[in-house]
Amino acid sequence: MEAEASHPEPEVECVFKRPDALTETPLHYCPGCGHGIFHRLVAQMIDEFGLMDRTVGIVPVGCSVLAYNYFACDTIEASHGRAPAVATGVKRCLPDRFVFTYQGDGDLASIGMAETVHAAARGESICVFFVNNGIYGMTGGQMAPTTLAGQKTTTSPLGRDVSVGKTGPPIDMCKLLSSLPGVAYLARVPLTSPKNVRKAHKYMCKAVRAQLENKGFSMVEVLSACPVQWRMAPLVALKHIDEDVVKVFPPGEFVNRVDEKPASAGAQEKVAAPAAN
Ligand SMILES: Cc1ncc(C[n+]2csc(CCOP(=O)(O)OP(=O)(O)O)c2C)c(N)n1
Ligand code: SF4
Repeated sequence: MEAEASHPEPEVECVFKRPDALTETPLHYCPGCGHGIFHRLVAQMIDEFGLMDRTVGIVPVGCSVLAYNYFACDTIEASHGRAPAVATGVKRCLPDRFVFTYQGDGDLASIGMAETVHAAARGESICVFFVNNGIYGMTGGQMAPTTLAGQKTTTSPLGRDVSVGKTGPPIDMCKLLSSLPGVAYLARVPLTSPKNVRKAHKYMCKAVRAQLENKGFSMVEVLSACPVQWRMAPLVALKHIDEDVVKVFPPGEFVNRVDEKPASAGAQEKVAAPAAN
């Protein structure tokens, strides 16, 4: 007893913890899947900007269909592809809410292409968090609009044929949306390393600020691994993103009206960003 008293427990400094905006529910994702990391980043944003009490997340159909179990904020389950339309309704009725959608590439770039493009064209003040894994994960690995040329999927067993009159080349959503003046922030980043995860965090901060400063539509696309449907080991899948996927979907910021100074001093309400990660 005396010995214990003379050696008190060292104080432990907490340097990292599960975000409060993420529930304790264990995630159902496959090993090596990017969805879990992206969930954590979204939850981290909600915590850091203090938005928990006024956030509404619109969650999709696809592997992340159960996201409503994981985010501790209010969520609405949208039909496949309709998340930006649902988000539009929520934001217009409740403009003080922070509204985001969380969508896969089948959801956002195929089934919901019209909703995505028109929400961006209207400059809806919503944040879109886009998980591009180049395939329909949940339904068994079918070809998506973002599937790479030559990539084998269950609906392109010989490899995606991108020749004219066949499937056409992969659709680059950042490039496509960047021509629309309603877009305030657009960026893409591979979720392949701690450094890139930190970059994703930085981009997501700007996307959130775009909404809080009422500048318009914002989207952050992450290039995310689907080792199961790609038939790759998790580390091979990450290498594939860094070596091949980024050549088709180059990372970076495509539109950034968040860093622009307001037209006149005091014209915009200043919203402080959390400390850079
Ligand atoms: C209108 C409609 N079409 C098709 C489906 C079937 N479906 C459910 S999930 C899914 C694929 C989802 O793929 P993606 O959005 O890329 O997300 P991932 O599972 O890869 O995360 C499809 C086609 C559906 N539910 N609704
Ligand atoms: S099928 Fe792919 S996207 Fe879906 S949970 Fe598994 S690894 Fe993730």
